[in-house]
Amino acid sequence: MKTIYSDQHFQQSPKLELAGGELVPSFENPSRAEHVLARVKAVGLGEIIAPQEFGIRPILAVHDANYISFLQLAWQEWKAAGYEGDIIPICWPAGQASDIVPRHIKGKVGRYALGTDTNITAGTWTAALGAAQTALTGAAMISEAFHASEKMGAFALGRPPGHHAAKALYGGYCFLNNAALAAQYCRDQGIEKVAVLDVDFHHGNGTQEIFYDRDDVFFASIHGDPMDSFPYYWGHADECGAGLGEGFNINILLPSGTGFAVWREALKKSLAAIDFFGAEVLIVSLGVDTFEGDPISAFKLTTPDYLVMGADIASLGIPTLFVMEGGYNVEELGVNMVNVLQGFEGAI
Ligand code: OKP
Ligand code: ZN
Repeated sequence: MKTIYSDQHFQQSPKLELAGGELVPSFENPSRAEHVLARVKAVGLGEIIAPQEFGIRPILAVHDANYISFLQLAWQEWKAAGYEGDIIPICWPAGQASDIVPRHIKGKVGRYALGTDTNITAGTWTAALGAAQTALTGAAMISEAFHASEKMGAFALGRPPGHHAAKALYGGYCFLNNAALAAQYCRDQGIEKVAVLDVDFHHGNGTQEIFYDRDDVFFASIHGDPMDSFPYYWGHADECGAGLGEGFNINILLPSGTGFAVWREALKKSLAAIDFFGAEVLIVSLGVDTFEGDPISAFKLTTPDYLVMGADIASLGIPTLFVMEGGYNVEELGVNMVNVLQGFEGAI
């Protein structure tokens, strides 16, 4: 399986994150991608290629133009306002606020952020753009494979992750929704039915929002019950899609402490739904923060479980793009994530 990778991700190196009332080193940092890349090389997964440049157009097919301008200019405006540290939002339009986007960067940030966990730094836009191009390159690869009637897998090894980013919202370490960009790109290549399967511990609220009223992109997410887990306000069981999209969004919530036997049943249900939908290609939002040793999540998957996960996903028998999302136990991140890919390769 080919891996698409660019070292542009180093540009997003947030310093500190507010967690439990303390500023701690950011969980989402460059060492994550370094560990995954090292494992890809160590096992000889396949060729590692640089992303192609697709520019901004496919990004505007998913995200709001004002939001994209905000991301491009935020750091410049923050510096001009006299600040030196990373941008961490401090206030929000909660309650009965107007829908104004204020002029001052501190006001703008609260308009577009979903929490305080996601720093904007000098290099955020460059890094996010790099991750997006990585996913788009993978999307081009699986689109071609579909048109050539080939089964294949590809791996977009990028960060920052994407699945919490909505049309005009960043947070949960995400800015551009890499998996959604890939899904939309496949649609624009003439693929009629695209599925996104989100196996990250956290609900993919951004992907859900982007495709919520559509019947051409099916979204299934398996995640920690948002009654107890981030992102709290999205990912509940009654969120099934709206309008044309009704029935094209499924959320499978599992309690803290869930192990692989129960998790795998949820995977089988998701795969059956994707198969019934008739997906022609699959995008997997691949987070391995379901691992028992993850510092910010609550499931109990073990390292060998990820091989089985990959093999199960291969049973769909359609071109599949794995897009890197979460996973914060950096020591085990590489082996866990690459196990999914090796499990897939062994079963396709
Ligand atoms: C991103 B992804 C920990 C707070 C957690 C956000 C978690 C984002 C997870 N101090 N805040 O889905 O892996
Ligand atoms: Zn996650």
